[in-house]
Amino acid sequence: MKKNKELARIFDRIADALEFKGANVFKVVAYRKAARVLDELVEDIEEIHKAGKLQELSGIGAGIAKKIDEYLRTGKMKKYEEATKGIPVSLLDMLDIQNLGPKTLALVNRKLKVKNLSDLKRVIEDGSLAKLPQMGEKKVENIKKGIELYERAQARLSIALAQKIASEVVDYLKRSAKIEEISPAGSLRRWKETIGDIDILATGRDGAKIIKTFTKFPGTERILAAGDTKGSIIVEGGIQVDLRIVPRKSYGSALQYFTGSKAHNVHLRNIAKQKGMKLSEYGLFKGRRFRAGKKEEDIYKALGLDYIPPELREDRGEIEQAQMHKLPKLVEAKDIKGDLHIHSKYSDSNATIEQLARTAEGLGYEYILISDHSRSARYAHGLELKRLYKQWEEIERLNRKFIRIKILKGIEVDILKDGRLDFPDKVLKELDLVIASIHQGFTKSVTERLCSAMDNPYVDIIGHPTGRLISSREGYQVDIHRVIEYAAKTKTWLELNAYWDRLDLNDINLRTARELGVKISIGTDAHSIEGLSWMKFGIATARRGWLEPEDVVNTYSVDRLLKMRKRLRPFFP
Ligand code: DGT
Ligand code: CA
Ligand code: CA
Ligand code: ZN
Repeated sequence: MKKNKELARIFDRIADALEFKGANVFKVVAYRKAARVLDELVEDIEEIHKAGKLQELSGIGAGIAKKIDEYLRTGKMKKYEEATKGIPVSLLDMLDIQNLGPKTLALVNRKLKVKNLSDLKRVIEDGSLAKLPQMGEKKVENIKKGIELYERAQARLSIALAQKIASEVVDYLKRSAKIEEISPAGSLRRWKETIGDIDILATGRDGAKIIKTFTKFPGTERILAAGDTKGSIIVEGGIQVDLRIVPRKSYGSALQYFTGSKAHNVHLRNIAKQKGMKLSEYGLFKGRRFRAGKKEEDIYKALGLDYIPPELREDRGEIEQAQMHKLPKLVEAKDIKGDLHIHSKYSDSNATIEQLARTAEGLGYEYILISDHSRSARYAHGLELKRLYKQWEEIERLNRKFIRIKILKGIEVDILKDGRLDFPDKVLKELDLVIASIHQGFTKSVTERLCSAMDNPYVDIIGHPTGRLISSREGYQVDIHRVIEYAAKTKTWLELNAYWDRLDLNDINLRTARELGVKISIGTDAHSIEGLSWMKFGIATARRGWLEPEDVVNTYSVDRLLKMRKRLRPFFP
């Protein structure tokens, strides 16, 4: 699978370089798409290559297939070398900075000899950037904001990547070392949206030997520490992984301690103190007597609390609720009956509706919502009416074929810059469910446009309501609190977009929504078969937002879901 990632990276780099040079948008899009296909591909590209089936991959045209073949045979790709010639890598990395487009980057490179981030910061500080033609204070200010966000994101890693690395380390240790119990801890176990470092906890007889094995993890780039009970390594990408070996009788208390958060732990320790006890990673003690520690549950119980799921441990009131036995009964994976945001090959995905339905059936779902982009989303091959109608025919045909799963007709309709929707009501009313999203005009009266979309009886869901990308984009200029209130008023559902770089709404907003009685719709926004598996990030974020099954419309049967639509429950005066 190593070659999949290498190739994805190479195609992304080609796209970056072409953008930098100001190439035709469509060329750039083709390379980006190839990168995404490879990145999300479940099979090994080398196997596919060997079988001579490169061209059968959807999203991979003849030209790209030829380049993949060249790379797998020779270890080189001429196009890559040609495209990136004369452009330093440090320069291309900077394309991830929000508000700094390829044109501006090329300009500062040419005029001010900027080659990397520290050069760029320098020309901002000394004022020479603002003096360039077409720049000005305002633009520079925006680039500065972009840099801040970029640096913050670089310092933390996405939950998806952290989870992948952690499970590789855990699998490796289970295979190669004598481990009794093992679990991730820290922010990863709490499913925070970004992770500072990866913490893993284990028990086993020979700590030193386990740690030694740990430092030989194939992805290790550097060993920071290797003792009898603690080891620390840096893996690819500069990511730190800590492993702690703890005594069996303290496994629960250590897991509790190292899961955190720090604020939750401090609060919990105070409660122990009030009860005349002492809580540490070694256990809960009364005087010198060991009261609890083998199991995490025992500790909460001994302190008079209900068990608090890791996702809630942020000291946001969960301890008080646990004392009063009033914690929410959080939504779980088994409650989820369907995925409510999926793209198909009709717009910019590489999966057919049939493949999606079959996979979703395997996941045990009762329904899926096919929600491709509408016509104005040109970059994403948005659907003209004619193709939308064709899609309906296909869905109807497939619904006769699939018995266990219902394919719902949907759309992710664009909310245009002027606030109108991309399709008229007479089209929207024919759809089972409608998602309305903003993909353009991020600073143009966003709150008002979202509210006016919610006034439409056929708009069931507002997609990714804040528009943020965790790694790279702050999101719309929007008063999200007003949007949530208006959703409550109009009985519109708000989306929890489960794509790991969105997680939008976030935990805090979800909790506000729940308090105001707004229903949440979880959708993976999958652009591939693989993308359907992102539901887990949605569920975890829902749990971090204190959501119960009733709060999440995906837990309803298809009949109830459709009966709950606001078009059938009029609020309009
Ligand atoms: P991260 O890595 O920044 O995403 O966040 P965490 O929560 O994983 O933090 P980390 O890796 O520094 O420490 C793991 C856990 O260990 C943390 O959640 C709680 C616990 N911990 C670490 N330092 C302290 C401390 O000084 N006091 C207490 N009570 N707990 C601590
Ligand atoms: Ca951590
Ligand atoms: Ca740590
Ligand atoms: Zn969207």
